[in-house]
Amino acid sequence: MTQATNNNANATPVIGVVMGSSSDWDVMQHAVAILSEFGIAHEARVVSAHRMPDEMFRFAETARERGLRGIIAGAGGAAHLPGMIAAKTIVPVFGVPVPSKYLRGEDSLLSIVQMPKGIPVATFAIGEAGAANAALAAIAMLATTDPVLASRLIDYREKQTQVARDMHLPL
Ligand code: RP5
Repeated sequence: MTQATNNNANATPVIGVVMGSSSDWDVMQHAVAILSEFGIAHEARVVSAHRMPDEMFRFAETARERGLRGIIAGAGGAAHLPGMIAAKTIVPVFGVPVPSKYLRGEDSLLSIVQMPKGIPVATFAIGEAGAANAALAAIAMLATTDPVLASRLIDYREKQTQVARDMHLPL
């Protein structure tokens, strides 16, 4: 694993964010931004399925004992990354299809979403929205046992409601 970051050096990461390449960062940074906004201790690193298979397995195998409660995994080209991680851990995996060079991420989406029965990967939209929503889903999961976090999530939703209510059409 080439690099790991944590927004709070004193806290054990509870959400892991992995991506197949630094070229996925433009998309995956939107997951990290949401986790930071909610103050969730997290780590982010490159774990390439086809270039670092041993590290990928080690990451997945140690995820639970290291305290991770969710893993957000984004990939474009080698989009089996989320599924392979899910195969090696019972920590919930949130898959983000990153737009690929030739097929705009539709290939990544289908690869991630079509997991055979028995090993789930919760799959999100292609690109930025998917990355942000994967983080929000992970936060919603944590919020089921954290009332303070739940309240922050409700506030976050209410702000969006207000923005929509304040919208004006150029009529
Ligand atoms: C996958 O292949 C990555 O997830 C990335 O989306 C894609 C291309 O990787 P790079 O060639 O840009 O490193 O492993």
